[in-house]
Amino acid sequence: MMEGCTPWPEEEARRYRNLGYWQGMTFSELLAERTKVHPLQTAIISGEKRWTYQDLKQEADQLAAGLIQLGIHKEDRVVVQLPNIGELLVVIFALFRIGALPVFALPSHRKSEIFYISEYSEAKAYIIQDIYGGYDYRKMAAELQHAVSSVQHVLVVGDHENFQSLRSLYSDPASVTFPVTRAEEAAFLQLSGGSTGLPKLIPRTHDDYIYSLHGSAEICGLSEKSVYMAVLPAAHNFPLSSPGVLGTIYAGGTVVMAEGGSPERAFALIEKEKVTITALVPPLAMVWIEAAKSRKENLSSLQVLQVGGASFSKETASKLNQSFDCVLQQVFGMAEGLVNYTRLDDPEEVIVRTQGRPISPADEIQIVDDEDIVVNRGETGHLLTRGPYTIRGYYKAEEHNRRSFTPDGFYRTGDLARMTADGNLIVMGRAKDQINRGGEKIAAEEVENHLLAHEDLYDVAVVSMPDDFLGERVCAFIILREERQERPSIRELRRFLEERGLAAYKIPDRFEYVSSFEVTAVGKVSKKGLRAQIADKLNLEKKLQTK
Ligand code: AMP
Ligand code: DBH
Repeated sequence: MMEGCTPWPEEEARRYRNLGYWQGMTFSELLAERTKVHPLQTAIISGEKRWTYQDLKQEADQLAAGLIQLGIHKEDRVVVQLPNIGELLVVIFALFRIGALPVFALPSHRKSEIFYISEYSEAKAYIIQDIYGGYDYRKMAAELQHAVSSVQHVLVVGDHENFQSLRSLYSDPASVTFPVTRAEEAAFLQLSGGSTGLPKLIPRTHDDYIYSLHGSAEICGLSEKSVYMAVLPAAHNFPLSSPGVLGTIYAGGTVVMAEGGSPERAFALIEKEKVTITALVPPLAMVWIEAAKSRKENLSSLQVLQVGGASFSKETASKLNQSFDCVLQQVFGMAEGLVNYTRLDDPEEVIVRTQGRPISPADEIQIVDDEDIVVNRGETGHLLTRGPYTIRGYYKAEEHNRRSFTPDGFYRTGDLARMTADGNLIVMGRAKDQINRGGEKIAAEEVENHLLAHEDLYDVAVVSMPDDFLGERVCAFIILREERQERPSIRELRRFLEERGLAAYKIPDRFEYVSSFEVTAVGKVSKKGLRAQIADKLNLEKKLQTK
């Protein structure tokens, strides 16, 4: 195992192998295998471009050869920040081939996140597209190379300016020797939504991830006929693996890369490419329900519509079920491992009311009280889990791991859940200090630390506030320094955070100046109290507005 990764105990690993869960297959072997079976099947559709399995394998091998010649070695980390384009898959399969680890960043991440994960992972290279969503990633890359000395290479899809073009690296695979990679080794580092000041990296092995793909593909009924459309950012664990783009490759199907999930574009793509399955977060599902009333595209190819990443009300779930002529599937997962699905043949009641059950019979679930004592079936408690594809530790985070895992290796998800009599989970809330803004996770402490860097602010507390559309939004309570006369304007605070390079989705939607924070009996800031305070205020404002 690579330094900084926590392996499963040997006994457990042996059991998962003996049960056939861990197949001993690497991602490169998987792609080679699928390519051998149907080389000319379409693997990826991305805008006007198409890759067959043969194309994907060939390009991945060529890029892999180029990366070796560039000096990227086995176990080197490479930050990959690409939008939903076919090259994303070429890049990650190339990195898998040489045993280098992609570190997945989202297109919305900015300096604060990218610098941090590059430094934390000691990344040797950074792979971007030139411009996306009006943002020029090359500017960030130039600053990154100054700030983080480990980053020796910037590789660009598109106009590369002074950097290296990804394409120019393609070389003859016969001219290099590929290192041996093994299925029990870490394949990549996934980013956690996080609940502490700094996000954590999640090492996932070939064995464990491919097992989750295998289970996901089976549960979602994927085959080589399946067409999966990625509308959520494909590097996120949900569209990457549940079953997502990689689960589709696992099943030998076709991946359609979509740029965002607006109904205008997405519905047209469904019709054009005969998409059979796609994944949404709840706010997007609400937009699709509205659009379905008036749009005329033929969506009859769609078999499964997945919704996950944030809590989905049973009212909206029922509406979605009625609006689309396909099966709704709720998905409750996490980049750390455990993924739950409602099954395609579950009764409607289960599909609209619950977040489903784990992929594997070997997934262990415990629901416990504050003292780690298991609660009665049906009662709400902290969700703990352990299993064949749930990590035993974050990357290089020994101290944090002592808090995030129990001594016997259960991961503390930070979610509050209960289990129904028939074994399905219902997410009841969250104990971790995180805000779930329509599926985008924000660690309160991370935003607080940025705000505390502002010289006018004495103290801050960041909490969620209810929102009809996104479920939750971000509210920052702030206390001004006594000696300051003037409050920084909201616009100034937002700009301050933007200039610090914080991703836009983490910038508070609302700022509330207060003279003190509500505290708990032991004198800690009561986030529960602050959440109630802003919720009450919003309610009042709503009432006044409707008067
Ligand atoms: P991440 O850190 O981005 O991997 O996010 C994982 C977290 O997202 C989970 O621990 C939950 O808090 C939340 N989550 C994911 N899916 C659902 C869902 N279907 N319902 C409620 N919360 C969810
Ligand atoms: O929110 C998530 O992180 C998530 C949701 C659904 C996830 O990681 C997954 C499925 O695999």
